[in-house]
Amino acid sequence: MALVVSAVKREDFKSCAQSGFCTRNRAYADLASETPDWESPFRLDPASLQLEDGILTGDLMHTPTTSSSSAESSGALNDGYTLEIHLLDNDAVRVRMSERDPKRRRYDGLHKTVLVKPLISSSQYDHLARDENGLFTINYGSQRQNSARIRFAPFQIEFLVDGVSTLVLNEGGLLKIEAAQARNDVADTRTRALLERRLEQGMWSERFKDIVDTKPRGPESFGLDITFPEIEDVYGIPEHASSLSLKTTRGPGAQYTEPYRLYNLDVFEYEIDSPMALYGSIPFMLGHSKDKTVGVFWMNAAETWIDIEKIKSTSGSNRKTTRTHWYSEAGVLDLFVFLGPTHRDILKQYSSLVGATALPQSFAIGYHQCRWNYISQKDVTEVDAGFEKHEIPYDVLWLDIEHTDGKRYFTWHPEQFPDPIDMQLHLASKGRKMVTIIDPHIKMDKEYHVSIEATDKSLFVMNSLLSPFDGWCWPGSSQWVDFENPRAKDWWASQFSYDRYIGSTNTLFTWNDMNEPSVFTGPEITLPKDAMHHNRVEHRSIHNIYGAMFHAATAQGLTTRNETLQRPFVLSRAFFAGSQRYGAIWTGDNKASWEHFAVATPMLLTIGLAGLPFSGADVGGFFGDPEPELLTRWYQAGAFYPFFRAHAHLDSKRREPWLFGEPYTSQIRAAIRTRYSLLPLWYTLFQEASTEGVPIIRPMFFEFPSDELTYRMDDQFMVGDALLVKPVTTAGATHSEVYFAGNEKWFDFYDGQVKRGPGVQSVPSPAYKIPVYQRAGTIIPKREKPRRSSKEMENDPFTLVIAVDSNGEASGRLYLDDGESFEYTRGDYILREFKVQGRVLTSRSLNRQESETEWSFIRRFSSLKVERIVFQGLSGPVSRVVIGDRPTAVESGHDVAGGQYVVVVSKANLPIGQDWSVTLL
Ligand code: NBV
Repeated sequence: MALVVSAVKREDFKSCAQSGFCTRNRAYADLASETPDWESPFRLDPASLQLEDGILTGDLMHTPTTSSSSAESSGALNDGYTLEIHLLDNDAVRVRMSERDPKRRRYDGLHKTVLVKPLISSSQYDHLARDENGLFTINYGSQRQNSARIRFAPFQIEFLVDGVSTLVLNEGGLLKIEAAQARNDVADTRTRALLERRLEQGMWSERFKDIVDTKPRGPESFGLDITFPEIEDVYGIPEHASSLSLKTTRGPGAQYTEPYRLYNLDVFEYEIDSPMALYGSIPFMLGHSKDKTVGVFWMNAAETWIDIEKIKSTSGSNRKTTRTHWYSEAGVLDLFVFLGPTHRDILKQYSSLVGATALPQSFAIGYHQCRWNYISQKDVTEVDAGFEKHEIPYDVLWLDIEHTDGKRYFTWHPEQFPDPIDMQLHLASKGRKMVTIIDPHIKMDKEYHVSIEATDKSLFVMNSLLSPFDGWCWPGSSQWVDFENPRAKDWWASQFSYDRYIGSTNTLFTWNDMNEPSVFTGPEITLPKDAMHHNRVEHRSIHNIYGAMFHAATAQGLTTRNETLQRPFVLSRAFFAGSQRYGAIWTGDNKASWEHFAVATPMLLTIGLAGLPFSGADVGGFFGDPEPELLTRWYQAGAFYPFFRAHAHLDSKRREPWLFGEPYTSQIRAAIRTRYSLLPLWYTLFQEASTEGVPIIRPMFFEFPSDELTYRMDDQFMVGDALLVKPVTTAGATHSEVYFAGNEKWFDFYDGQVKRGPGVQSVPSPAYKIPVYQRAGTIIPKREKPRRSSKEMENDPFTLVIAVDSNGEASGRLYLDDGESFEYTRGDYILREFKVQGRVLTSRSLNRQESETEWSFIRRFSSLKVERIVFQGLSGPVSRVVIGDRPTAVESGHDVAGGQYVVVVSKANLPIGQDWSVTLL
């Protein structure tokens, strides 16, 4: 592998010390920890409390105490604040705090974009008005199992589940809300002590490199500490190239010196094992321990930093408590607390607010072939032919920025792509699709229709002086569409209609890159914070959601371009909470290195835990040239990423799967074919994710929540609840250490050999495969015949691979629909549950709408067959199998290694759409 020597340009991005509000909030935390008996200066006025229709309101007062007085000297605080606590119907609680009479109104419009529906208050609560300890307690939930216990002075809210403390707000007393103020309120800072100066740093303007952020609204940041009592592991807040269980950033022995940062940025050659901000931000955190799980969603799209510290538990327990400190630069303090009680419940509650993943078209979960760039139509035809020749399936061929006419999106390079429709039809004849890149920077060009229209309709972002903002990007001088303007979304969506996007067909889909947004001439390579959006919303307040709004508008365009609505496919680089409703994301510009390959696993697991399951990392690594072993190992792991795409930089050597010759071509072919054989499982998992909000690839702890050994495990993962996958991320490895969780058997996916948990075992990982195991108690649906594309598999029969547990039981599901339209939302789908119990396998429908009408998909596909059934892990031999009422002789083998019996029924021929049973005798 050519050594990639270059590294991230740290100096392009701010450290906390270079960010005023980060410095101020961290200084406040220092003040608190350096002050003996620190108390939060906030108190709640008992007389002001009102609880009505599930909403508690009250007045929060800021009363300077001696301990906090230096904070007041900054003049940055107001004295009247409001508190709102909303008890919601999904058992979540929303907590909001803001100034009562702000001199300048804060941006409070995020709910319009982030929340899927208006919130409904719960009616399931009661309260105890002020008990003998001076606490106001609300009990909520169907069994009143949850409580919010409010302390007046110093102000604090503690959440409990069945009386056990689970989350505390402001326990550390770090609540701080900066109020808008007149500039001359600020005392001269020169004479102040260092800590006091830090408490005021950068309130009115801030310079980074040679760009000044004018901060016309002055300081408006706020911060709060959120404590997870006796919970040592917290997860989430992507996107960082870091571990699954988040590291400490404060306190003795802190693992990072900087806080985790959430600020969508285009980070060139990003650093690994770092809390630096990357392309996406989801301010959702999950805390998990053996006895409790809790989730928090900090609904804010401004720049946000999060400190993490592990402290001694006040209860005296051996387990540490995690204290987190969150601070955002603008907007309102608006957070949601989810008490579960299980981690699955938390994701369901969270996704009922921000939406679960949209069910993609079925082709989207096949293999994607990308490169910057396939340079011409001829190149496309040749690459496509390479897949044919080497009998490697793929679904989508991608075109990067060079396919356009001068980086004008929605156009084609006239010489290199003279007949794009013909090109798409050629691929479509084999069931394949194409994707073109559409970035958000619009070339300033008086002859470019997109630029002309957006200018005419005043749809571009403005600068701080309210004239059109222009910056530099791929096309040269460019402008950015203002998606905060409600008119912009529909207008942008309309660009995808076939009569506007000339040369597009219904098999052409979209890739949204550079949407943080990346602005080469901007501060930290993005839009200036004082740029202006519609209704005078400062970019500062909505920066982290800009990319998601662009993603949403694109997805709308692809959905509505057809008369019969089709599901969109849009890949985005930037993301925010809710992006899962619009499509997939990927982890941006990684490198062809073993380290970048390894970090993809915790990154994808974290993004999935934060509610965005459709994600992938560039297989092979974007920058640099992978050695063939790395490329092969990456394909073997990438075949288990929810979004499976190979991609490469313009300057890298070509690396289509057959270019390294044998044995690599065969190994890569095998990896991609494994993906295709498992597409029925993947699609079923997407359906589950789209209804339950659960991740598709899951950290081990998600499936084994009471096994503490799994809490920091991020080098192996589960696909759904059934498959265990261990990427091989070191060169030359022939064996891998795999942790087999639980007290059950695990069946080698390739040869059925049995391993028994719990514990770590060294298993072979020869060059042609990585460890993949099926968990006992599961049933996996597969399609085994290799084809060119997923489309060409749609009439193929199924195989069920069953691994029974020690009770002889197993279960699994299969979901199928037309893979394109929205008819499934009306009931036109097949959802089967398979169960083995007492040596009988049954199939039954879980589709409650099925019988209502004659649906066209169901009609066409319910006679598809389950052809093969493999039973593994049986405790005794089988002589006959009765299929329905048809007795059949079978091959029954004894797997000596595991002492288990295996039965293969090769001609079951059972219709997928009907109820049936198979009995082993
Ligand atoms: O459009 C070119 C690339 C793209 O291939 C890559 O996947 C993106 O992450 N894009 C970034 C811009 C240039 C990066 C150096």
